[in-house]
Amino acid sequence: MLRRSPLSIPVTPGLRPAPTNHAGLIAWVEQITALTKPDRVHWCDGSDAEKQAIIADLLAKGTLKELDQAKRPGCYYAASDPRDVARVESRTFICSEDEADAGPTNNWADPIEMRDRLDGLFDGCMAGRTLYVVPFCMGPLGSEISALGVEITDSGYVAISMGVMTRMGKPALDQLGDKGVFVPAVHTLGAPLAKGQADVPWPCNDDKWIVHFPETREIWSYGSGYGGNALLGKKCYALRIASIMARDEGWLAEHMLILKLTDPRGSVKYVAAAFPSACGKTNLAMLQPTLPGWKAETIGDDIAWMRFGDDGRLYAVNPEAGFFGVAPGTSRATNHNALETLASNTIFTNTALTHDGDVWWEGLTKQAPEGLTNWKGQPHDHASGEPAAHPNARFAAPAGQCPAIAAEWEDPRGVPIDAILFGGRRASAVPLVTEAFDWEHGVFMGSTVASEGTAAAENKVGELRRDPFAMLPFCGYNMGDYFAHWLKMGQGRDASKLPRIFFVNWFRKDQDGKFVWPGFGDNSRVLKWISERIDGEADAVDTAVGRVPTQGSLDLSGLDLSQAHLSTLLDVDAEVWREEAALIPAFYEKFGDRLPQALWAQHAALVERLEAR
Ligand code: GTP
Ligand code: SPV
Ligand code: MN
Repeated sequence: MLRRSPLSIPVTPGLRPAPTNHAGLIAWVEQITALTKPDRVHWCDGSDAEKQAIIADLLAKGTLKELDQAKRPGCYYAASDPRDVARVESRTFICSEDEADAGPTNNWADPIEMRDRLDGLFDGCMAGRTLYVVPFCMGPLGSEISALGVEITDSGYVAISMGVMTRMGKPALDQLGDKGVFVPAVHTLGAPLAKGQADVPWPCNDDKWIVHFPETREIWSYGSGYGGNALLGKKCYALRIASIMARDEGWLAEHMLILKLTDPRGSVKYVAAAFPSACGKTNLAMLQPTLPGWKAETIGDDIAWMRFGDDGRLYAVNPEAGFFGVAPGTSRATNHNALETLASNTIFTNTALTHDGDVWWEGLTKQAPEGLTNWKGQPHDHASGEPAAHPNARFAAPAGQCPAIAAEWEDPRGVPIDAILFGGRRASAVPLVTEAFDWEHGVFMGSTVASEGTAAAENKVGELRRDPFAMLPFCGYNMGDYFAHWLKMGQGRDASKLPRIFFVNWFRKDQDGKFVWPGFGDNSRVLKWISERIDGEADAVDTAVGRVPTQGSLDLSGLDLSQAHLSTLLDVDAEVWREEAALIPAFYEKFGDRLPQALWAQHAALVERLEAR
């Protein structure tokens, strides 16, 4: 017999079990309950007892497996349906009233038609299940930069994952009070149960819809239980909806890590960095510098909300409370801090399982242990060449458990940003680090980011695509307007207080297809150069594409890097860059007159500088 959460309340017409006096919230929950027809309604308070009850339910259903509690206390494992392993960008929609407001890079659908469709899809979609009401706060509780949401979901896995990834439950509800504003987000697995029908460990639907209504700031998600499709506080709210709020209110919601860097003199800088999905944000956020005397601490690993303060500086908070990180490639050698963070209270999804109740993934150890069960639940066949863990296997772990977490990571005021980094996976052309000439040139750099595809989304792995500001899948409005917003944010400001903008690329490859740059902890060498540039202490050469370190200005002490490789990393090949620059107009033209003239001017200036070489 299935064990049920003892906290669940049977739905009784007329009964109001809501632990709130917020009339709007109660009415909305009643309306969604009437539409989705769950068997039970449960308001999440975020308590440990509640978490344990939901976990017990998920264990009984087979959604979760308990890992060896001596080795990994509080850790659980889930294997998804093999058809539900990543965000589904082709099924993600921005339903603005005017199609042009969604822009050429988003899928758009008519909001009225979409509402009709959703009404049909959500009608009775929670039958046989529990409807969880999940209040959450994005950002530190009590911060002016923070914002509230309520997710309704029929997935216990989603409810407890929201407990890891956000400030979830009573504290968020208290913050909301009787009249507070919240973003309503409805999520269903799209797998109603008929009377007596047995459940499956990972219910989902082949039909998936991840829908945003910008004007009413609503989120509706159907058919997936996975990560960014289902944990609606993350990409759907903190990026897509928040980017719209930020446009309207004059701030920035970005796909950026936040890092605190302390130099050997004790001087602190804060760095925000936008890299596309699975391109190194979590790793940079947690890096252990290989350079003696330098210290790096984590504030956030995926999302930054940033506002200018009265002092003219740009302040950032991490709206999340946990890390939803890529497992494969994470090891003691590459990311010691991540492994320490994962020691307890972590939910692993789609990794492999060891014979003795632990998790494993490619890259964790050099050799795969014997007796592995792969993410599909089968004995792992080493000879097959198939990975044991899905390449987008993930961990969800509380941020506070990171040994490198900065003391100020929950400071409601945020931290003042000194440098903004853009980057991507580029096997060729793009130097290790390039400094923008100024804010506008930096915005141009951000707007032209291109990166090779990864397993984090459904596009082809390895194929180059434009991913401006690493926001292509996450900008909730017309990306041309988004570029204009970025330009405006820097206009008329004291340039000395604006963050300096850089472009980095850890992923240059040599002719044998091997990474030229050691990356990970050695990225501290690039951070040192950036820090010294800000302090006016490091040299750079002006190239056509921006300012690149002189060979002597990059600290390579103790590093075994050939002269040829160093040249590969720092040289700007005008011929290659003329080809790069020639690709930009076709991309810009997509935005028509929503593409700011200033960016066309930046492109023309780049072409001119390249011609002059
Ligand atoms: P999302 O969570 O999808 O937004 O990804 P992310 O940007 O946080 O990427 P993450 O840090 O998880 O890294 C993704 C992959 O890139 C992992 O397999 C890492 O091992 C690898 N990676 C990260 N940093 C470096 C680096 O400096 N060099 C190389 N070669 N690989 C790296
Ligand atoms: C990303 O893909 O950028 C992620 C994972 O951080 S997800 O939450 O699925 O979006
Ligand atoms: Mn991400």
